[in-house]
Amino acid sequence: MSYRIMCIDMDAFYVSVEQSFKPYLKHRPLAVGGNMDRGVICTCSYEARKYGVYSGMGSAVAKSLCPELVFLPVDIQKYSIVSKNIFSLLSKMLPKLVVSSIDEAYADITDIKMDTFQLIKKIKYVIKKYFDISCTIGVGPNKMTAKMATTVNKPDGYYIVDNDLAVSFLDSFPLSKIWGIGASTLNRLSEYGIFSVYELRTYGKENLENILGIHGKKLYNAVNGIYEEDEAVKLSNKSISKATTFEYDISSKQELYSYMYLLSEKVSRKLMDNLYAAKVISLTLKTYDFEYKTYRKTQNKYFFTHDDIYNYAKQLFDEHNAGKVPLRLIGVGVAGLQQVDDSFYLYFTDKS
Ligand code: TTP
Ligand code: MG
Repeated sequence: MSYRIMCIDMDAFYVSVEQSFKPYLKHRPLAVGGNMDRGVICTCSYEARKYGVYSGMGSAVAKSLCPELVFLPVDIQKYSIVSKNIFSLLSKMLPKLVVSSIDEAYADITDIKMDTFQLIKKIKYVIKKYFDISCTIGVGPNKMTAKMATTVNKPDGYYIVDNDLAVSFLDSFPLSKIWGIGASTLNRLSEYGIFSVYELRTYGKENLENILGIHGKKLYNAVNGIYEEDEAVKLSNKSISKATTFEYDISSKQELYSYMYLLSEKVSRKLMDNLYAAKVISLTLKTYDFEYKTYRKTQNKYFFTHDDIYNYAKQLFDEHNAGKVPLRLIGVGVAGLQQVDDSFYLYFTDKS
């Protein structure tokens, strides 16, 4: 069975949302993030990227690279609402749409009869018309190929990888650019003489599993263009957490809240993908002087929604006055997990 998978990724998302509300901000070097010495850029317009500005860069460095850079504060609630509206509209056109982050979604389009290019045109047209936002679309036989295809013609582009060309397409990327291969995996693979996607692909599934465990099997399938439907997993350790390390220390509460919001979304998605609800919220911090702190609180009800996780994490943050020192890392987690079924989510989401 061969699949057609589409990846849709909004261009410079936070900035694009701001520009759609304030069109006079278009075509300018623009950044969303903190405009203080210690601030960090969440994202920036393509005009700013020409100067070498990028997500995660310190605001002071960005300003020195691009003196006319305009900074806007982070308004995560606004981006989240626009994101939900975009993807709920797209899910009418793409029944098998799965949202993977605030600005990205995948869809299995195998059963859609429309020509792939026409479908891409229609999706781009709809997002532009109703939200005044551009996106980039990649298509291939699995998620990895579709995701990598979005990087070819960004912004406002598309790229279609034919199924029989997927493997050579993936081989053309440096290993470090492959989705899911971070510094530690790269290091580990280099110990085994794996330095290219070709070497990774031909190393063998079992051998990769021996090196990287379950991640090795997934990586093997991904770089071989094989589609795997996400399966629910039994969460053996009974906790889920997601963390972000900043390139610079962050002291702005609004920026820290915005990272907590993104992390809460990921935690909620993982909980719901695997049919769990949680009773305990946790917040992990690493301060600028490398001190680790973890705060936990048991709630009086089971929770799973993005908003609940964010609000509980924010409460913990505020109760412990966690933003009083600059932070290097922030993590949001849940524990006290309970397996639930779909109806649990429906019932509690409807009531809230
Ligand atoms: P991305 O899709 O990685 O970036 P982008 O949409 O801004 O730009 P493009 O896709 O055109 O390359 O991330 C989506 C949003 O997530 C981004 O608009 C802001 C937020 N984000 C951060 O807050 N911090 C980060 O370090 C990154 C990478 C993204
Ligand atoms: Mg994007």
